[in-house]
Amino acid sequence: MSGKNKTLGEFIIENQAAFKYSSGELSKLINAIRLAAKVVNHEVNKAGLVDILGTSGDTNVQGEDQQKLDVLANEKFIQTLTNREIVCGLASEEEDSFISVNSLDKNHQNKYVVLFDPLDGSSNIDVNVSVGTIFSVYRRVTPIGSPVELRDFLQPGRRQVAAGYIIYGTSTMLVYTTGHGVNGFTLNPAIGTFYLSHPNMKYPEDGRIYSINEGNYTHFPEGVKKYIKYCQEEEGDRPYTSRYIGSLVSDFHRNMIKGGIFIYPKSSKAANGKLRLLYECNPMAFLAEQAGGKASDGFNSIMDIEPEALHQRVPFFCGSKNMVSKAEEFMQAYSKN
Ligand code: AHM
Ligand code: MG
Repeated sequence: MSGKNKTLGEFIIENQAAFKYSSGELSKLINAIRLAAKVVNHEVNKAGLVDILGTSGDTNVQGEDQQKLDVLANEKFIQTLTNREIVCGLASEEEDSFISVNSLDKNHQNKYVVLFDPLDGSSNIDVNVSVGTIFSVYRRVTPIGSPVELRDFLQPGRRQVAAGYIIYGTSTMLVYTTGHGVNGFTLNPAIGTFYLSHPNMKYPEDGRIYSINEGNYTHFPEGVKKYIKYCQEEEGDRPYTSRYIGSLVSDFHRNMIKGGIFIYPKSSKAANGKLRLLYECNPMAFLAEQAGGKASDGFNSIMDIEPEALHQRVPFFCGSKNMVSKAEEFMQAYSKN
């Protein structure tokens, strides 16, 4: 079949045929995520219409206010993935600890765990700025047939089997990888179908956009300060353009299409930055590498970090390969790991 008008459902089936010994479990899992994406999309899109905006009054494990839609998106993802009996464990930004999923007839037979941020950038919802869902999939390391353990979730990003995001923007897109490149699908809301709109997405090797919350400038490491000044210098194709939405999925998506670097560094206020390794940085790093880009903590590859905790934070430099390498040069020259 030609790439024209291909739906996500057709793409999943075709890809499954390409994996000779595949059991179809991963395909079913991606299908379940596709369904959850549509459900959350429906909720996000009616956000301005019904009284579900504002904070729910609870705080999550990291002491942040939870927006009502965070809670809703979290519930919808958990429900959809649990009901389909397709995962053995889940971990979410909005849950203190991981969830062991079992169904009586399956007796812990599923092999995949999913880690996700149900609604990233949710502080942007009430001003109608794009938000997203991020997900990361691993094969469990504990034996099949037993309940999952923390070590099933604390795996380096290098071991991811699949990762992706859904961006609820001017149009809703699902972008994902199973380690064979990155493909983007756009939702036709009239009929609820995702179509392959961005096959084989590639990060330009160089870019002209830098994305960082410069309001924190005084608290940044010297290497980051120097790199920002480099971006602003008048030389060659510089100065670069500054673009920061404050919604990781949107900033990443734009930079992947146009070429750019996203940085959330550590600072004197936040020792490891803000973003979480397991369900924000690792999936984005996997997508970046699969699209020919790069992701690092300023010194080493994000995907090689051995995780120690479920909600661990990490400094994040991600984007066009040459831009990330340049930023690393500044970190090495002016900052200590
Ligand atoms: P969240 O998971 O609580 O929504 O926070 C993550 C978001 C990212 O989407 C974004 O890149 C970052 O926080 C923005 O943080 P800041 O407002 O400090 O620049
Ligand atoms: Mg988040």
